[in-house]
Amino acid sequence: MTYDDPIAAAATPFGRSALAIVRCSGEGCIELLAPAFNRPDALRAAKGHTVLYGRLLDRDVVDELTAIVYRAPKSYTGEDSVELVCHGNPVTIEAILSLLRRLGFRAAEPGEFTLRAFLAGKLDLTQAEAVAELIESRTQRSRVLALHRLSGSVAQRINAVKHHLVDVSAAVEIHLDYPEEDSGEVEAPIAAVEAAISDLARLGATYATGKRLRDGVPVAIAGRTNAGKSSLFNLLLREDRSIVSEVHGTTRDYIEQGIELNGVPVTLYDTAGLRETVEQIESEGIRRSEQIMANAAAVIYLVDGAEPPSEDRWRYELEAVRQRSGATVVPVWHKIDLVIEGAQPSVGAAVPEGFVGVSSVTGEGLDRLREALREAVLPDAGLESEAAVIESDRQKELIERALAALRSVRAGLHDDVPLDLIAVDLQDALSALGEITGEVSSDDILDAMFSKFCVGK
Ligand SMILES: Nc1nc2c(ncn2[C@@H]2O[C@H](COP(=O)(O)OP(=O)(O)OP(=O)(O)O)[C@@H](O)[C@H]2O)c(=O)[nH]1
Ligand SMILES: [Mg+2]
Repeated sequence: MTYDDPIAAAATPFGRSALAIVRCSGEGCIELLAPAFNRPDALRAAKGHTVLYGRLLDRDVVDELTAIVYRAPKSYTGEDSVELVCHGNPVTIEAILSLLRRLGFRAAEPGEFTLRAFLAGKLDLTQAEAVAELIESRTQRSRVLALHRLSGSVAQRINAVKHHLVDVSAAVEIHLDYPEEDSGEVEAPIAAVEAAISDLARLGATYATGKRLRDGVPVAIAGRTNAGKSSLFNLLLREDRSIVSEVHGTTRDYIEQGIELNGVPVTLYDTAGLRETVEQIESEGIRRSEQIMANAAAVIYLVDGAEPPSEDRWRYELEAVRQRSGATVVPVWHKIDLVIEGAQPSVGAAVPEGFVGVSSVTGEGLDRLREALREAVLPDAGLESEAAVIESDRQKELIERALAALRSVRAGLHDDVPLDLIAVDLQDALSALGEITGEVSSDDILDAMFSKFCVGK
């Protein structure tokens, strides 16, 4: 594959919409397009960043549209490019693409526009990945974090780490060039290696958060039968999704649905109520509830505050859920609208400590529950100030590789290992860092990365 031949692809979905965009890029693409434009000379003469109104002609009129002209190097790809803003109809888009193919445009590979932008030095690899992440993001928070990465937040952090390593490299190179001189300069390099390790470890640690924001967090609602699980589930969904009734054992199979919880994508599960039963279907439902709890990041454990079990009993139940699921448990004292101040003590006039009091009838306590849940699934609340949060598996693996190499450099410096041996690890760390931003890249790496993009991106 060459990387400057004229390519074309739809940049918007093949559906019906007011407008759609077909993107063309590559050397000579304006000249190639001109004969099919009703004002060929105007198109040929168009300066960069201008918009032309006209018609695209085949044997007949293909569409009435505007053409946005970009001149190299001031375009997304760094090449001459045209964006055809046409009518949003799959048949129209197909007719335009077919015309472009006959004019000599090649259909763009997935991610090829962004690949060209990378090759032209417009973006580094973390920014190129951010383009895909921005388009895939499901919540406001992940969208904003992807935007930060697009503006280079990860690349900046990686470059800062590299900066620490300059001293170390220098010390190693001096030694390798003049081995007879005792460099004796190990103090500065160790401090620099420490700084690089701690910076990189902090960046790597943001992956857990990034991944949760990317993939969503499984949260289960559990508790005894009739505790009000399905009612709370429906309330959190703002939808009448799960059947609610006063009959114990109403929910038998679990129900799941994605929601956004204060910026965090959550997959919420309503499960079958827990009780001793010999009934076969219900037992199977309970077995599934336990499986879901085991896979959940957080479990909302409901205790019916209107008919609570003894304190010993609910303490025992909470502990059992904690141990069996390993998830963070958010205890909820439910149906607080029925809890009457000063009534029988067992009816818990007060919500016991450690519980969030909630009513699914009045909605009371729901905001507090949402906040408790958000903390349970994303404990690093200081996230807002941390602009660089990674979510790419590729970046995470390379950070791990660089960290392992740097730890070995650190151990080597402590143990006075000859610097030429340390140089090997140092080089490995630097090349892993270089791969993150794409300074070091190969066709295989680029193929693997950009093939995951969609066409037209
Ligand atoms: N007053 C009051 N009633 C509630 C509340 N939440 C649920 N209920 C009632 O409690 C009963 C059981 O509610 P469900 O949501 O079906 O309970 P569940 O935990 O899903 O029950 P199973 O599926 O059988 O395990 C219904 O009659 C609800 O109307 C609440 O906050 N206040
Ligand atoms: Mg239910």
